[in-house]
Amino acid sequence: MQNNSINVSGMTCDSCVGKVTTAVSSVPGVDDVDIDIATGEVTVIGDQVDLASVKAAVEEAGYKIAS
Ligand SMILES: [Cu+2]
Repeated sequence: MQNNSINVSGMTCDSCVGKVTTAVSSVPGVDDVDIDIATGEVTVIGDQVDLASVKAAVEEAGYKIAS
């Protein structure tokens, strides 16, 4: 199992976390998502996950990729 992290800006509450979790979970290959709202760090767990697709899903949900 692989772990990848991206930083997302704009998440301010549990509702944001829920939206990003749902969006990222819908990407093929994603097994689990862990979000640290304090830092904006989104850890994506799963093999052969296309990070570009993860980033696109986050942006589609209305949040920005910080890094
Ligand atoms: Cu929110």
